[in-house]
Amino acid sequence: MKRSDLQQKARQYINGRWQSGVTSGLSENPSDTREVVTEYARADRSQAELAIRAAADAFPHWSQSTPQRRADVLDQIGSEILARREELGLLLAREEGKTLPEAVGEAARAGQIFKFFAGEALRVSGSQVLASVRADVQVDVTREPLGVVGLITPWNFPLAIPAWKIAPALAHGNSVVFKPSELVSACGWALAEIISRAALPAGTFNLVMGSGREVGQALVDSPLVDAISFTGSVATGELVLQGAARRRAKVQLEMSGKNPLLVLADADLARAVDCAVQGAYFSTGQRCTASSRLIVEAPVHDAFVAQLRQRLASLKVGHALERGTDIGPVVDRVQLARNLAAVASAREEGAEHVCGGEALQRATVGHYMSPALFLARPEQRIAREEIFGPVACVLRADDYAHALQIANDTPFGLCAGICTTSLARAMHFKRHAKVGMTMVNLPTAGVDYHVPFGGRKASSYGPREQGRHAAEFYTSVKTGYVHA
Ligand code: UN1
Repeated sequence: MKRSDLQQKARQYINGRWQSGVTSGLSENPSDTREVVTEYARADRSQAELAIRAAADAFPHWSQSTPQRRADVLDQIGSEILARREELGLLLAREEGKTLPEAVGEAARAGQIFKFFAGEALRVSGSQVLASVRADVQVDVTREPLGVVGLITPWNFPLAIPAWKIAPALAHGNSVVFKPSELVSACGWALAEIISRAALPAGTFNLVMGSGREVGQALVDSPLVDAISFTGSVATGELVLQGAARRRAKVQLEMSGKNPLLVLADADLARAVDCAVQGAYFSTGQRCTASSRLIVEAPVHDAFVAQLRQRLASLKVGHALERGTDIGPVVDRVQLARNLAAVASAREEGAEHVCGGEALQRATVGHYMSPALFLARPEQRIAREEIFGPVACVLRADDYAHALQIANDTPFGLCAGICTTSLARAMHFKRHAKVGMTMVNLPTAGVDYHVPFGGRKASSYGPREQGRHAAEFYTSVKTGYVHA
């Protein structure tokens, strides 16, 4: 391995101090696997417990801090991320494999999220004063911090997802133990390094890198952790939920999707193809919001497939840092093998292969694959299971009612899009899609940072993330009665 690019070692941040791990791991560049992005410290369960204890000890202090102090801290973090967005984006692109423009965009989004929650720290409201049903009694309803929150984040948005958990947690006065995916330890560390310079009381924010089995499990099991926010797979989410439920910890889960994008006969076809390309294939399809089911009305089915196929052929798959790359590599060899297996299984179950789905060689050795498109039937696995890669299928619908029925026939319910020029259809779809987010003439992926994010059914559990709604998860409501 080429070690010349090795940056400063990514260490744990526990109780206001940088610490070595019990062991160490390497994160590598998926565009060029000879390049080690960082050597990071790996914690075991007992080190994770030290961080949890530090967060619990810091809670009384931070939870009593003034809104002004919280706002200043979050604003400082947001400003630094925004000022360093190019550098952070470069690190993200090297470690996760997003194209450089996508990665810089994500870094900026992380900065904006901290800025947004700096404002929210000043608006900790929910404070209502009501007259009681009893004479001379007044009632007030206020929100209070929860305590220690454990934040478990995935590799696909290594800056934005941590930001949209850490920022509201701190804004509402909680202390944090943050466990990023090991695949993106350098990004987790870079974010922690910025946060460490924001004058938080020691122990308020802790970074613990390591495996789900050791660190994640410690967060789930510890009676000192009051709430857990998790983004990742359904299988791990279920384990988090079961573990947390056993000791009645508050839980928020964001998991998979198999998001439909409807293309109606009256749609602007060029725009629909654009939405499909962006929604299904950009960020290498590695988004829970990806438009992986393209449900197309019969009259435009063949024209849509032909145009989409043409667009896919023109996309450049390559090194995330190379100018002009549209689709970067898959995050690692495990995910690439999974994607290729899904492609093979789609062929076996009789889905019609349109294009792509092959491993690609590039000048550097990386986890490259061509964007894959199939024509499928709704009962086939390719139309039902999340793949989390640049693989999508087209499902033919007889009419709008049929398309809507297919759209809702899934265990998931994160988001759903429709391309149409009919206002009536768009309005009907917004009401009847069984999801948490709807998009009209937009890709299902790529959401705003100041509004609620989340879904229904197997996609999500617990209160929504982001925007003002984040308060529902990160605070506890208290009702006070006063007899005058
Ligand atoms: C987006 O599409 O802008 O893991 C964000 C995910 C989501 C984030 C998607 N939690 O893909």
